[in-house]
Amino acid sequence: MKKKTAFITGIAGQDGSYLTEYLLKKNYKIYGIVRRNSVVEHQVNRIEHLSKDVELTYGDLLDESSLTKLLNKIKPNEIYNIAAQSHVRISFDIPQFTVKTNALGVLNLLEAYKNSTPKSKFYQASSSEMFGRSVDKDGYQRETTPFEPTSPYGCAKVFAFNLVKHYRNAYKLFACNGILFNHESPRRGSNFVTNKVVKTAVQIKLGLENKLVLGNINSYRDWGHSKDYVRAMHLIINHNKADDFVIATGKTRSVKDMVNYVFRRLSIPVKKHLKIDKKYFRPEELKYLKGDCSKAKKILKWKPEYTFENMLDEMIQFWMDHFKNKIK
Ligand code: NAP
Ligand code: F7E
Repeated sequence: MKKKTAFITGIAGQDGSYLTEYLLKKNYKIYGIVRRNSVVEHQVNRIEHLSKDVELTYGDLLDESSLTKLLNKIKPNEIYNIAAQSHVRISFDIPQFTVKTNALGVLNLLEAYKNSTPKSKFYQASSSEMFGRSVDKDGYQRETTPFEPTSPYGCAKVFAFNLVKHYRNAYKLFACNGILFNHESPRRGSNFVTNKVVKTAVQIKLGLENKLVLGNINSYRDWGHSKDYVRAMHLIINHNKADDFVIATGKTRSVKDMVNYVFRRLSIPVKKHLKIDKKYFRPEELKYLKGDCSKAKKILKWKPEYTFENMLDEMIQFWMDHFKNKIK
């Protein structure tokens, strides 16, 4: 039987790397684009172990010619647009780059898709950051909750979400959105709050660091594991109808709760080591996220396997092994 093919942007990111592993196990042929980096090793850090099994090319969401050329050649069954400037606080520092990549970059890819390979299916990495200030009366966000974004990142993701729906309706393309809530793993960038907290707490435990410096610890997030969420991406794109789905755990915790869990696990006192610094606060904060993924549960039969605690324990173990090997 002919192998299914997938084209993945952002293949070397957290989700891109897990998605590639997941699809390779399902016998897909994988193509991906990476951006040029002056340190070559940084380009493929998270997917080095897969390099024999994937076909990588230089490409960029901002360079439509690279996208058209590739899609014309590959004509993949599935296109996963996972690439983005994905850091919300940094989107306040580089709003124009963020909007170009996360909004206009998606337009570039949709145009290349429509003109080169309209029979393919398309997945867009949409985000709970689009909800911003908006929470339903029962305390959840779901597919019908209005978007009120609170960051350049969130605004750009709303633009892209709407474009994907528009291309689906206008051109009868199989284009869908996964509205994913926060998801983490040992491969998460260590300037996102979970991995920053775990990495620094492990360093404190091993006597390599003394302070954990954070911003707002009173915001709430619905945190899941990236491995569970890439499984959802595959289910969404393989559903019999192009549609949009919220993917979340349905549980919310404050950043403070998360810090307390990690420090308790490592038997170190929070008060002695935690410092708050205004420099990590955002001009506008998204205060509260809790997702209702009933639609995905019912239609896609998706549910998360990791708990919040399993996920953080895995991240703690990862950093313990990492630093202990360095100390040896
Ligand atoms: P990530 O680790 O930051 O990966 C993003 C990838 O996109 C990186 O490989 C990055 O390459 C690439 N990229 C950035 N700008 C690009 C451009 N102009 N052209 C081509 N590639 C570009 O993010 P992630 O956590 O895996 O998230 C994956 C996607 O899901 C993103 O779209 C993110 O916005 C969205 N999302 C994430 C979450 C979450 O909690 N993780 C939740 C909802 C939605 P470089 O390394 O070269 O920058
Ligand atoms: O912040 C607070 C911060 O940067 C979480 C991205 O994957 O999920 C992610 O965006 C919370 C915020 O993730 C620090 O203010 C406190 O309230 O880990 P984060 P995020 O902004 O929620 C969404 C769904 C995405 O789509 C994004 O791509 O933690 N916080 N102190 C801090 N955050 C960071 N990064 N660093 C701190 O020192």
